[in-house]
Amino acid sequence: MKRIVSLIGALLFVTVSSIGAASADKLTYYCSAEEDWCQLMARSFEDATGIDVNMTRKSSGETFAQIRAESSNPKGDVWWGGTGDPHLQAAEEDLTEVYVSPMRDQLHPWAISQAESADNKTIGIYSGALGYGYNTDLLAANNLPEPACWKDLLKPEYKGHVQMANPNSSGTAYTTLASMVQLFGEDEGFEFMKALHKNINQYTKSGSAPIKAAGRGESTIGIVFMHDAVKQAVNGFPIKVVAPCEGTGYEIGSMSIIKGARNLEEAKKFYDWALSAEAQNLALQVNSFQIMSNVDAMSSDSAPDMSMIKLIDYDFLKYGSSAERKRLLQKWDEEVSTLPQ
Ligand code: S7P
Repeated sequence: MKRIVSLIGALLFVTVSSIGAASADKLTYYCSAEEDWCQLMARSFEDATGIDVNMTRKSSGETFAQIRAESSNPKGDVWWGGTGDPHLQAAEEDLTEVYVSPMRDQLHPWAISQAESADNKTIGIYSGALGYGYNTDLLAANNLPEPACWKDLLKPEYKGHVQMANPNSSGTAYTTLASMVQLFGEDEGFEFMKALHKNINQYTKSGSAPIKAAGRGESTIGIVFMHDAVKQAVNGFPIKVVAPCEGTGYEIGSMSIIKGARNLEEAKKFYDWALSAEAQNLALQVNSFQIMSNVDAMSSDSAPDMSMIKLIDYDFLKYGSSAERKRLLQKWDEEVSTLPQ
């Protein structure tokens, strides 16, 4: 009798644990980098671990809003990519989980300091400088001068030729707004955004869309991260990349585990894997030219040389704080986006 009971017990254990393993071998992954890179990361992680990945790509601000909206019933497990500011805001609002990865000692100090400033609820995965790019054929066809500075973009001759994303949805565009405020001071920074508004032909949802439009010849100038402009040039489009003469802001692209993740162990596996040099080297397969956070990750000769770019001392703590990000976005909505063009 005893033997039958223990046999049933063992069978039950095997059945329950195999049901558990089957249902746990998956990951819901929110991605805010470029679609091709997001896909490559998802498929490569599946190949490396056998864990099924369900990936959704949205811009940084949109993903942040989704995670906040889902916080009472979280659906995502890990958020990879996108500018650091909304990851920092998510950490402050307790939407993300503390995790100290064993991979951490392989990272550059800037990636670790991103983690330290958020009580280990996020970490840096790459870095890149903001700038713009323009279509050289369109510029010549319209007899426009070559811009070299931020303030060049305010010239009346560029009316209808400049495109940027909406800072509410896009991390790139929020970095632009916060960079102008830090570069010129808040009053002059907003005056810059208002004057720029007159020349904008469209505020897109995604941060890299303006340079893709310039590549296709649908718009002349796109305000984007410089690596996103380099990608278009390397892909064969007539794009020239500009590091603005006044100096510029930059991002620490980040990764966070979502609080209440249903697949927490899988999220941690992804997190550790995504910090490896091997996973970070995948960037080059899709012409993503950020500086990666693993010290052993490869870089490309095509990548913008950060040491040649005048970078501001971007205050991530301030501009990634919930109050400041909300305040700046509200001010931009009320004082800039509503102005006539
Ligand atoms: O992967 C390219 C990249 O520019 O995309 C991220 C970007 O924030 C996502 O797009 P949004 O601007 O629409 O949020 C950057 O982190 C990254 O460098």
